[in-house]
Amino acid sequence: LWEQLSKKEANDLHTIQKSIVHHVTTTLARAAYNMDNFSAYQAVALSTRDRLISRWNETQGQLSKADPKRVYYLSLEFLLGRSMDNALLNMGLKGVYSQGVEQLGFNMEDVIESEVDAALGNGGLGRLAACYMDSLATLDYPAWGYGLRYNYGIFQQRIVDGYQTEYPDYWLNFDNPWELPRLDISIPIGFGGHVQTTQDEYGVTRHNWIPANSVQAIAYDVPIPGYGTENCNNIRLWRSKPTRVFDLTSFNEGNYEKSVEDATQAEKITSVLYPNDNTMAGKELRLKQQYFWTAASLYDIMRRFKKSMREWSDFPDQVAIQLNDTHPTLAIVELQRLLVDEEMLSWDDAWDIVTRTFAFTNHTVLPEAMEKWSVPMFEYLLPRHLQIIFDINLFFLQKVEKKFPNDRGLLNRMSIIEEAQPQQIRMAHLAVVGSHKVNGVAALHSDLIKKTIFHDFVDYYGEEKFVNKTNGITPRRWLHQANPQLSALITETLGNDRWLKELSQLRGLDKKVENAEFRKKWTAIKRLNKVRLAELIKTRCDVEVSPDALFDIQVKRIHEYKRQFMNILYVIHRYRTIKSMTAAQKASVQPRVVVFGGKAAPGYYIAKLVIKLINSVAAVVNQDPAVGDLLKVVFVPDYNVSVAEIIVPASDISQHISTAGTEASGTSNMKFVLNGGLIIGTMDGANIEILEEIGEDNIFIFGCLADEVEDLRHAQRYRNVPMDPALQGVISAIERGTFDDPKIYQPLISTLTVGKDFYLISADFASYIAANQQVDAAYKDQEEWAKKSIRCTANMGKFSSDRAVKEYADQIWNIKPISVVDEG
Ligand code: 26Y
Repeated sequence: LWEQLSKKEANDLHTIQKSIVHHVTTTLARAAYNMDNFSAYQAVALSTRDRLISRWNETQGQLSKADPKRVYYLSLEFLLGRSMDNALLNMGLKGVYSQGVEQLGFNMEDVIESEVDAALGNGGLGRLAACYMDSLATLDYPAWGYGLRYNYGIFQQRIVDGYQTEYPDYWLNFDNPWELPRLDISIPIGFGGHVQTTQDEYGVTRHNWIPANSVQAIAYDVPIPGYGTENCNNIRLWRSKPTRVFDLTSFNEGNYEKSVEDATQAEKITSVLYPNDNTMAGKELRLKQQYFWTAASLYDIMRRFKKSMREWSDFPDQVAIQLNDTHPTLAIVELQRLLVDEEMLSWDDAWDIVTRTFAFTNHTVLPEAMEKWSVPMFEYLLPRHLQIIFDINLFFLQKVEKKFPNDRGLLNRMSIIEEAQPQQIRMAHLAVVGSHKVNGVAALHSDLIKKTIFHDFVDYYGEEKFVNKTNGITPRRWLHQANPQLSALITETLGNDRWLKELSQLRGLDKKVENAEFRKKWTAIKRLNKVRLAELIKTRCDVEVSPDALFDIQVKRIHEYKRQFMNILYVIHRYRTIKSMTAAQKASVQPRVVVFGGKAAPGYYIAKLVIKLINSVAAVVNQDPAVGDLLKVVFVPDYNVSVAEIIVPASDISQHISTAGTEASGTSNMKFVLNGGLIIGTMDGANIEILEEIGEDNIFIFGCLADEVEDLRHAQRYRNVPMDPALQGVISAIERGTFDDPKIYQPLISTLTVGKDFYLISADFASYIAANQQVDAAYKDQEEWAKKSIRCTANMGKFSSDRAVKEYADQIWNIKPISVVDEG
């Protein structure tokens, strides 16, 4: 058995091949000669999994003994994408596995392509969690993620007649080799019922929650191997299952149907990921998910803590819990409940432990994304938790009143309870009050939240509680894995691959900017990546695009604030301009391929109309002989992590054009620039810091600033600001029926009507056109463009998620790395 071999033997070519064949013939029960790509993938995955498990066991065993302070990252979303390529690269086994697979008669790329994405997330927040897990493992931090194991990930998107249609993503159709089911770890989670109040022998009031029903949380572990280390961390995902006792009650009452119905309800909790990004729906099932997940995770964390026989007051010295947005905020309430009701601590002692344990990351300032739960619904599901929230609020407001007496307005604004009909629980306020640190995700955003949504809280708590942690991305997946040729060129040029763990080493590329030979290699790799994307576009959209055109890309969730609408309106403007040209004028037009991709929340009507408009424009433009290769427009359906891995390395320019002050950070901007793609963008989110790092000559900035937005909106509403004339021309073309029936777009166009253009498309349109002209002009000089491209990559060191995670570890979690000793 390979497990008993030394690591060196276990990882030699022959042993690996034997382990692959072993899994084909035994685990998969197939004949070795009767193997297709998919079963080859399964066998390679199982063989990889064996090696992951041995690292996981080694790491977790050593950590149990050392018992250091750990961080727990609570996130409702982990957008991991595919695992095989990443696991092999991180463990340093890609080369030997490729060789072994090829010798068995398979193409490694095809085998890798057979894997389905783990798409347990919507967008930025979920992918950030995945990047942070990679960095935590790579830097040897003792860290676990906690999330939910949804049966259905984010829906699959297909385009039918230009419209988005949604299909279920049943990703577990075949066994998932990247998880370890822990069927023995089964935790009961209660819901509903009532609170029993009694006096104990000292006359102290005790509260005891008697839930009406309960479900079981079953653990599934996903190993996360670090790069260039033996360390292997864990993401524990919970699955809901019916509780036997409760089934039996109904069953014994002779109500078989009800017992089956109860079981179905229990399983429903982890059935589906909510497909909303930056918009709150307020569904009861979502609240159930949040409690189910936070209660199971805390139970698990407390059980681990209890093993070391310490005092409860040591809890914050052993445990740091990071809340990924407000979604896990119930963990604050649950910990307070367990400490007070079950562990019998005093309220104040418990609250001190709670607030020293939690820290909270805010990812948005959009009002529609702020989580609020209706008090009556909440009370029905979690009666004891509601009491605790009201108590937390009471004690908090008493302290506010003491510090700022006689300010009713202030108390109203800061209250955790919003006085509406019905009352609402403001989860962001609860998260701030229950945490010792609150952070935004880019410098501008962290500043903005201090001035807007948390302004009163800054006055009350002081500045120190509110910090910035600029987001980052993992260079292992987003450069090394997605762009292997550029990665190889960088390693060859720098003379080593230290940059993969220390991204600021990329600065060494700056010296090569003036080297024409190097630029040629650099540009050749970009072109190969564009060819690869052109093939994907041909397959998915049936459109032929030239890799010699300028590739202009906007891929991200479809949202009004991200202004895909503005992008397509500009494309129409460009189309009209080309149509009006003489042949001689056309000769100097820079050919462009405009690529869109991204999903709209199924209930987001305006966002779905934007998708329809993009597809209608594409249909007209792509078949217009007057335009030919000068302009192509494509919407790549079903954008996800593995598609991003093809798209990101292939861009010349990408669009990050949110209305200033609305995009908290953005992370795809970092991915594109790291791969030598230039960006066009507004002064928003992390664009500002990217500009600072790469220099203003290497980025195309346009549009109003965040602190001008308020005035512009006001002017539009109350003064007669005319629509931008170029934009007016574009709108008229749509209204004349150039792109399908204009009636379809009326609701979309209404969002622009003067006084209503909330995202300031008209105000920014002229400067957007100008910035696009600068892009064309700059691209004409291919040598200069290549220099810009190299400078981009060379100066992206700051945006490694390693840097971000180190800042969290040092300044918020107070945890230290602990390296796993290789005993192999
Ligand atoms: C309340 C609810 C339904 C909800 C669900 C998902 C609210 C928000 C979200 C997701 C938010 C999100 O993805 N935000 C993004 O986080 C990224 C990582 O910090 C940022 O880069 C990006 O600017 C921000 O929009």
